[in-house]
Amino acid sequence: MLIIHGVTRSRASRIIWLCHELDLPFEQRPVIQAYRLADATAKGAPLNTRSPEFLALSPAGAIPVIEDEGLVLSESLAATLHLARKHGGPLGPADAAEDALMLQWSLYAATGIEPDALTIQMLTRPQADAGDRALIDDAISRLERPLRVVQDHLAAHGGHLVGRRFTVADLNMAEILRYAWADPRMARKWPGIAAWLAGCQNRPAFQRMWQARLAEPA
Ligand SMILES: N[C@@H](CCC(=O)N[C@@H](CS)C(=O)NCC(=O)O)C(=O)O
Repeated sequence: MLIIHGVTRSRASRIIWLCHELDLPFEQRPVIQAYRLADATAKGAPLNTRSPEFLALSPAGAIPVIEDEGLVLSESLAATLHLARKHGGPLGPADAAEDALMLQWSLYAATGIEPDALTIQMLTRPQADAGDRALIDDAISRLERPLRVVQDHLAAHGGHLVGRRFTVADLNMAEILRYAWADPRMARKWPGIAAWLAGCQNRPAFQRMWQARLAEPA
């Protein structure tokens, strides 16, 4: 059976959402981020990204990691793309061109959007000071071009990134844009993306993942 290493409050959420979309059974090993623990190396600390047994599996020391029939794979988007190719039906690529486009949108999300989206998510909190707010504003400005690209593409292609249907490309992009939506200005500024994101997050498979995520300790 597929094994997912990583708590749901991590990028493992992407893989878990996809597995629910596909009705793909998996075993989850709740490796937690070391930085969330007071002392990750203490005797009795929960399995975490600095635990020797996890580092033996994945020396990069980051979650998620999957084990699939002997294949050990890190990088969450490599995992979702792999599983969608293998089991995805309409969620995965129908041909090489769709495969390339799904990779393109996933890499665009990871490299062109995720760093600024994470800045917005991490700094949007009640105790944010003027410096934090300036960094959030800069991140929102830098996202102007990539989000215009995404919004215009959705409008011109039937409301989805690839193949005019919900695919792993939408899922990967939606999980990354979720971080930026921590700032309520984003939904007002990007109504086309907001409507698409709401559609993605209304899917039963997302909701199932989300409930599990909420049930984990913050
Ligand atoms: N690009 C990687 C990023 C992985 C990553 O940074 N994971 C975080 C949790 S979401 C992590 O494991 N941090 C733990 C640590 O730095 O110790 C991916 O998409 O899988």
